[in-house]
Formats: sequence, structure tokens, C-alpha cells
Amino acid sequence: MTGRYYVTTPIYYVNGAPHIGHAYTSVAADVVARFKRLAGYDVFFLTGTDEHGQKVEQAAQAAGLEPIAFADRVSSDFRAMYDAMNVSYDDFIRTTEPRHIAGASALWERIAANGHIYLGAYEGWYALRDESFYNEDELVTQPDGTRVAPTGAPVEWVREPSYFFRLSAFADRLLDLYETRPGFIEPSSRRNEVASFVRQGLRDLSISRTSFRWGIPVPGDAEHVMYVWVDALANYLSAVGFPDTASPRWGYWPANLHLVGKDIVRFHAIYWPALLMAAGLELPDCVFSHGWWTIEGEKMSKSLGNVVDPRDLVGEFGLDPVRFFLMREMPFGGDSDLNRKAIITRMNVELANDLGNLAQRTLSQVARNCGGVLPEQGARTEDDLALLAQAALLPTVMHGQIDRRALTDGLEEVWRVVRACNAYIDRQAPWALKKTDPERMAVVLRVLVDALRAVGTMLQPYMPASMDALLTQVGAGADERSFAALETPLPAGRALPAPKGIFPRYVEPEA
Ligand code: ME8
Repeated sequence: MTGRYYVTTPIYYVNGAPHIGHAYTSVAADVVARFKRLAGYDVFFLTGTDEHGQKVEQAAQAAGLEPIAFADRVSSDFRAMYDAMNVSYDDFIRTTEPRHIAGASALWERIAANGHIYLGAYEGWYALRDESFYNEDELVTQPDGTRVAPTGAPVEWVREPSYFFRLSAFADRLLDLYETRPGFIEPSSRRNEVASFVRQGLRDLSISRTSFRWGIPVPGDAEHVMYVWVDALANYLSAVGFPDTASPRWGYWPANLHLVGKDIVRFHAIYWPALLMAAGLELPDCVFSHGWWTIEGEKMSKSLGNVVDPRDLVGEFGLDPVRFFLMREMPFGGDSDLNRKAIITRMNVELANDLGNLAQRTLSQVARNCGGVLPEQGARTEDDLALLAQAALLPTVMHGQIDRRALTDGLEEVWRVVRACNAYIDRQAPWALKKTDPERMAVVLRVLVDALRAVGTMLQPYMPASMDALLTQVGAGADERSFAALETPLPAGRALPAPKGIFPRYVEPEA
């Protein structure tokens, strides 16, 4: 083992059904988790659901259910969505579980014992949809004169007794953190935004509510429930056994990577490190904030009725094409648009043409002209060695990209090799060598099979099921699929199964 690696997604609110935005973050985390496992790491990949708070309480009421019954239903739908998306999480935490309630309460007690919590009264703006407090000067006035949160969420004036966290006392330490550990918030544009927000000064944070009951009771004062964000952030600790630091899982803390959407950077890059500092706990390595999907050019929203269930896309295009599209289309960290045309283009050009055809052309020639067994590596030319050298660099090059969270660039590295293979097969024309020099033909096909094996191995994190099929077709056994295994050539003479297309072209159904 090369060490431990702990990666998380946000835990999603159960006030609504899972959608493509949730699937996106989770597939991205899945790619990182699968990549690190194949590189030999002991990975802990955490996800789950955020089930407390007024927003969930109201959604349950609207559905005519007790909050817990409502949360059970939506939380299991999230798991079903993960199964449909082939997300390989190691643990799924629910904030209503006893282990989480224990962890969140212990975190609170620790922060209180260190003198960073006091009782007061909160008076100010609150946006229920964001479960977030806003300062007066952050509000935006709409054309009709109403004031809303910068996210567009309606705000209400709240006045109630509340416990406060001394966030203001941590501003300097936070600024110091951003400066001395620039990798703590990525990409750097987000770091600058967060740092300038903190530089304007931080106010103490209201961390309890008394106007509703659906939450974790504040330790020692059951009149209050914890602010849902303090409750939620604690999941990253409770899932690894906190406060039981003797738990074997505690070894995963601090987390290597919290993947979040840009909407919740403030919570993860300001509140979370401050809470951890106040509790005397180690800080995670990196909060990475990715961009936002629009749908056919529009913001995704319930009111527009354009919320996309990823399972519908999978039903139409297939699972791996959708996973590929999500990782390929959006430069990781930027924003992007999800639309049918773009999905179909990527499927047909990159998957069906570039990779699918290459595999099919190569493997059908091996089946027909090499007796269906892996040819010898044979005497290789400079052209052969150049292609193989490019493929052999993939594990190192891609590992670098994944560690920079450049998931899209990681794919581009593989496609460089795929394109090089296509140029090579055209240049070498093994179909012509069949008559003139069958020995050379076999060497060329073997070079291509070896390059395809490297490509298939590296793409497993992105498209696990399709690459399983490809690796089976190139003769790689179950224990020959890690990155390290690429260093050992597959034995010549091994029988290959009959080749089958992996990526069919998408043809629009007749209207
Ligand atoms: O914020 N494009 O939960 P949430 C890309 N419970 N990603 C999107 C997206 C879009 N259009 N819409 C949503 C919460 N997401 C809290 C988190 S963590 C301790 C608590 C993704 O259900 C993105 O990851 O509102 C975003 O951060 C997350 O869904 C918000 O999910």
C-alpha cells in the first residue's frame, strides 16, 4: 500500500430527489477514489445524506410524512441513484444515525470546552433554501424591490436566542492558512474569493436554532438544535469514528480531499477549518470546488421543471457514456452546459470512433489473422517503441493530473495515446501486412493490444464497466488491471475472447 486516502462528497439534503448535480460531484469523487485504489492506496470514500434542518422538516410536512420517514425514503433514493451510476463509496453516512449524532455532539462539546461557544441572541437575515445566514450588505435588491440572498434565495428576518461560535476570533488564522497552504482551497480563483471575504472581517456564527425541532439537540441545552451546517460538516469526522480516536478508521483523518460545488465553498473553506481549529483537530488537505451545470443553457431549477435525473440520461445513453460525458465536458473546476447534442457528439466522436473503432479494428484482426491469441511482442521498431513509451507514461502522468484534481486533463492524456494509436494503425496498415509480412503484422497488432491494455487500465476509474469489457477482450485477467500490473506484459499465446463492440454509435431514434 502506498498510504491512505480519504475523499468525500458533500452530504446531500433530502428535501428533494437526487439530480445530475449530485451525480456529478459523486462521480468525480468516484473517479478519484477508483484511481487511488488502482494506484495501490488504502482509500476511504465517503458520501451520504444531510437530513436535519428546517428545509427538510418543511419538505416532509409538505409530503405528509414524519421527517424521519421522509428522510428514509429520499436517502434510499440517493443510494439507488449511486447504484445506477456505479459509485463505489466505502461508507454512506446519514446525519440521523446515532454514530453521527454522537460525533457531532462531541465536536460541539470540544469546541465549547475550549471556550469558543457562548449564548446570545441572533437577529439577522436567514435564507432557508441555502440554510445560510447573510450580512445586510450581501443582499441583492431585485427589480421589484424585494431583497434576496446573493444566490437568489428568499431571505427572512430571524430573531431568536442562539449559541454563537467565535468565528471572528479565527479570521487571522484562516488568512494565514490560505497563505501558507495555498492548496487548501482550489481552484485558486475560489481561494481569492474566500480570502477577500475573510479579509473584510468575520462575525460570530449563530450555531443553534430554537424555532423548530428537527435537529441534533445542543449538548446541555435541549431547547436548542444545532445549526444544520455544524451538524452536517461534522459528518466527515463521525464517519471515521470521532470522538473515538482509537477507532481503526480514525487513521484516515485528516481527509485528503473534500469535493464540493462552488455553492458551498464558504461553509467548507471558512466555517469548517475554523470549527476544526477550535476543536484542536487537524485540517483536511484540500477543499476543491467544482463548477455548476446548466441544462440546455438554463439554470436547473424545480420552477423551470428542468431538473435532470441522471438515471433518465443513463436509460437513454448508457451509463459509461454519461459518466464520460460528465468528466469530459466540464473542465474540472469550471462551469458547463449539459445538452443532448453535446452528449451525442462526445459519444460518437470520442467513444465510438476514436476508442471503440480502434479496439474493434485491432481485436478483430487479432481474431481473424492471429488465431485469436495474443501475438508475441517480437522485434519492435522505433515507431512501435515510441507508441509504447507514450502509453507507459500514462500512470505517472495521469497520477499527476488526478493529484492536481485535473480530472478532465487526465482524460485528455489518455486520448492523446488513443489518437496516437489511430495514427499508428493507419501508418502501419496491418491489414496490408497480412499478405506481405505476416510476422510484422503480428508485432504491430501486439503493440496495439498492449497500448489498448494501458488505455483500458487507465480509464477504469472513469468507465468501470466498459473498461472491464475492454480489458477482458485484450486478455487482462482480474489481477492484471492495477497500474503496477501494466509493467508485466501479458503472456503471448493467451486466447482472447471474440471481440465485441464496446461503444455503439448513438443514432437518434426516428421521431
Ligand atoms: O448543500 N451543478 O446539499 P445539496 C453541479 N447538504 N453540481 C451541483 C449542481 C449543479 N447544477 N447542483 C447541485 C448541501 N450540485 C448540503 C451539503 S456538506 C457537509 C452539506 C452538487 O443537496 C454540488 O456538489 O444542496 C453542490 O455542492 C451540492 O450538489 C449541493 O447539494
